[in-house]
Amino acid sequence: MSSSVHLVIPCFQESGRISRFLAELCDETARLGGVTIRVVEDGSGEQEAKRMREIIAAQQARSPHLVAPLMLAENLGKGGAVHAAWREEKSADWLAFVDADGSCSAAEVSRLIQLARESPPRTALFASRVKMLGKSVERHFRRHLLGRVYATLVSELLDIPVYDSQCGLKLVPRACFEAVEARLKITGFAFDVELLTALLDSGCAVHEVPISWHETPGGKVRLLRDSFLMARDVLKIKAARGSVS
Ligand SMILES: Nc1nc2c(ncn2[C@@H]2O[C@H](COP(=O)(O)OP(=O)(O)O)[C@@H](O)[C@H]2O)c(=O)[nH]1
Ligand SMILES: [Mg+2]
Repeated sequence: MSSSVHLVIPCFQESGRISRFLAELCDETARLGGVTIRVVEDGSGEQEAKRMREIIAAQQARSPHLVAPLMLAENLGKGGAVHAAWREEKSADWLAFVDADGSCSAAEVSRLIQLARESPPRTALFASRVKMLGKSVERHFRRHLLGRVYATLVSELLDIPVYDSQCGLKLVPRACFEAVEARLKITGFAFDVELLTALLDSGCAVHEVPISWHETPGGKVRLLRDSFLMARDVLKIKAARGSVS
């Protein structure tokens, strides 16, 4: 029997963008089997929470593997939301998350789930937006550039040769997450870097898998402010790592 996957969708003010992707993802994963999907509504306000409840309830009627959403009263940040849902899941073999906006298609999610199921034990899969033959990656130039600067910062400061730590699709064996979860403190957009570092330090392998990516308009990452916060968090990760190793 293939291993089970719990796929989380962290959402901040996503009621305008999520419906189509959620439907595609539910259909695609229903065909695969062994996948549960959970939306985390991350304190986006009352109106937004109501709309998300309605969207999810309508989809649940067709897709029983879309489980009850986690409705957070306060905004924890993308990392905080993913951690909260992953910590509640006690049975799936794999914990995963994907961005709500469909920049990574449901077909790509399905492909990576199948790859995960064929991977060696104790191996996490991080999707990666690499422009290469056979892949289609569309990103705004400024975002691509900042992404490259950030990846270089991560490689140099943490000595981890990762190409794209920030891609919005990742799958981690639950046992590997549980071995490191006490170390995970970053709740913002740099949580992936902390996760990557903790997994590698604990002896888990991490494979980057090139995927196709078509950036969806309406993103909420604010380039200057969030880049600053993410760089600060990388320094925090480096300091925390120095104090344990
Ligand atoms: N839980 C949570 N998720 C967030 C927050 N901000 C963004 N996200 C989610 O992170 C994912 C990527 O965000 P997006 O706005 O598409 O990023 P961008 O395309 O890089 O600007 C989406 O699923 C968002 O809903 C937040 O404060 N909390
Ligand atoms: Mg996006």
